[in-house]
Amino acid sequence: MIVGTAGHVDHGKTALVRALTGVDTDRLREEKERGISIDLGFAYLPVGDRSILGFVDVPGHERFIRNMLAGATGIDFVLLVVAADDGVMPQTREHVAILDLLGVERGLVALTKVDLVSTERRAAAEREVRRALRGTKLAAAAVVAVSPVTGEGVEALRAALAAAAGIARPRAVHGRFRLAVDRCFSLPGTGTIVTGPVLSGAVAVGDVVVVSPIGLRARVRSIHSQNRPAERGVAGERCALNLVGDGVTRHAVARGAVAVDPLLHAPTERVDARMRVLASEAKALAHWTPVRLHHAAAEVAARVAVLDERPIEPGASGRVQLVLDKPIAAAVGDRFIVRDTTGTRTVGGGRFVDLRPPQRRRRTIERLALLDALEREDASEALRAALDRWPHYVDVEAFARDRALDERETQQLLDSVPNVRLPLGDTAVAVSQDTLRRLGAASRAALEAVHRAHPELPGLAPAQLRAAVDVRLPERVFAAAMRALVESGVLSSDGGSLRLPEHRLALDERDRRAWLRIAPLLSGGARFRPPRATEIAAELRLPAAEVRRVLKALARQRVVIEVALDRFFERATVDELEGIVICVARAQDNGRFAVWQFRDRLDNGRKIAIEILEYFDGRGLTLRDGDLRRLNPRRLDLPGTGTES
Ligand SMILES: Nc1nc2c(ncn2[C@@H]2O[C@H](COP(=O)(O)OP(=O)(O)OP(=O)(O)O)[C@@H](O)[C@H]2O)c(=O)[nH]1
Ligand SMILES: [Mg+2]
Repeated sequence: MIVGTAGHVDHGKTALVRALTGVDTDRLREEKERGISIDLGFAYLPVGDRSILGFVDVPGHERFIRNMLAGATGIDFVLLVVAADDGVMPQTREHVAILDLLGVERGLVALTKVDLVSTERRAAAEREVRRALRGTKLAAAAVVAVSPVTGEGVEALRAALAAAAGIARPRAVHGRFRLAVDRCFSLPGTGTIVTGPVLSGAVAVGDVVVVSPIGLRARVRSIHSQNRPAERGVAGERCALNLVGDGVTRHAVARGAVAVDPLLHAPTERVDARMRVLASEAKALAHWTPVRLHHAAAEVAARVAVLDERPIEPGASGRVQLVLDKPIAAAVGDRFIVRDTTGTRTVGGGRFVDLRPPQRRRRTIERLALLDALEREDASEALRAALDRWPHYVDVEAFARDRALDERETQQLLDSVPNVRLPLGDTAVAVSQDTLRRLGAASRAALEAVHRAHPELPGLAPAQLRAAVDVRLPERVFAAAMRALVESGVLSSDGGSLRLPEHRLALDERDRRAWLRIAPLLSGGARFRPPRATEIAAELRLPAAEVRRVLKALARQRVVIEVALDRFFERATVDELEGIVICVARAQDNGRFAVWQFRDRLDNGRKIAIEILEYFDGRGLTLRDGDLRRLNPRRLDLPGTGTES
């Protein structure tokens, strides 16, 4: 368990840690000279058989709040120190507010310097503390009266801490490894050491980590956990890692870095978050306010884009997009603190919701609805809700990575949320079963309409189909969804186009081979005078019945048209002939033309020319007028010149 101190300057935090552990954490000369803490101090206290308490002693002076923030990350338990003589002071309140925003729920209040005050003052101070904690996560914390000077209460406090450590449920021991670096130094003969709390997961000697966001790879040569040599370091412990790797030096790595499992290294400069503005603020937090953002042990300049309609009032919470000056190594659910640009006030803080938000259209109704979903703390609830709304798909790998989930947790997540995984290059996206069903239904409806209007077409290209359905997905995701629908038999695909499986009255293999031989006889130079089915049969040495069956089947799909008994033309040829008829008719002064005029244009036999014209008579394109023909004026009013009714 990691215990962090908190409280106003000079209230006795360092003295109390020394009384508990025997360690003076004020190591710097300046700290000694000025009698105040400036930077973080660390001390350890073995309790019980195996447990070791790690103490992070923070400075109380308002000028060093940034150091306090670096230390408060990763603590499980707070020791709030309030001097009984002074009572609750400004940084008592500010630290309490910060701890509340950081989500620290467990702690004790040490009412110190009780040797200096009367029993009445003691009681009054305790009442002040109670009032100050009201409404915070620490409202029920026990208050222990202590004095390192007389020794009163120190043993009771140590026992209370040991008891708390005994029931401490370790923070995220699950998840992939992350350690928030609060110190980096080098030891002669050992090399570069980074220290900090392990935020999630575990690390073992020999593991490779990446120092994020700078992206230096390093091998873990040795580990100290809670100040003792160890093979492993786990969440909830302070660890020192001896790192070896190219460029890994104490100059390259600084407080604020995060040592992570290489798979988690994905810095971000833009984060959507839920943020609460402290009630102590004088005015509402306006859009695009410049701030200092504190996350883990890092501090970075940022702007706050308010995503809700109005500025966030003091005491209220709202949705924001944090636009950072420099990238950070974060995880969804991480807490952050926002201070003003001069570093004199804590403005508020909250939790990260989405590490990859869009820059544009970040406040649309759809986007805010998605944020509502992603805000749910439980990963499977967040995923379930996200799958239910725009954009209707979730990049599973990014989702798991940004929550620092390990492989087993990711698998559990996917098992617990009904979804369909669509492979997409190296990664995969998940869609809900309902989305896939709706996509299937919409695609089928669109294809049905197309097949009806254009039975001769094989179907639609994916891009055309995507434009025709109302479930909007990015091209790659849509293509992946179509593959899934084809695999499950909802749709079929042929040579790049999608169709209803029942669309093609499938020619069986033998018929298809026959058609491949027949087709050339109907196309090219011979297309205006194709042989009859019987002639085709004779030429190809096929049974006439078979040739006829194949051609009839294709005629049902409008691939060919039976213009005269037993004589089939390709559909495109019929369209071409129609154009020629119109052309010939229009070339005549009175619009009337004879068979021979048409025949000459085709260089065809008279018999076939008559068959074709009779077909057009039948379709209503032309009208007989004795031996002559003219175009049917009613037909020509129609747009296009298609002969299909
Ligand atoms: N009489 C008395 N003096 C105390 C007690 N605890 C601390 N002090 C004194 O109060 C002064 C401040 O104590 P520190 O422990 O340095 O206070 P701190 O909270 O660590 O201060 P910062 O880290 O600078 O915020 C020192 O001179 C201590 O000796 C106590 O219980 N009784
Ligand atoms: Mg101190």
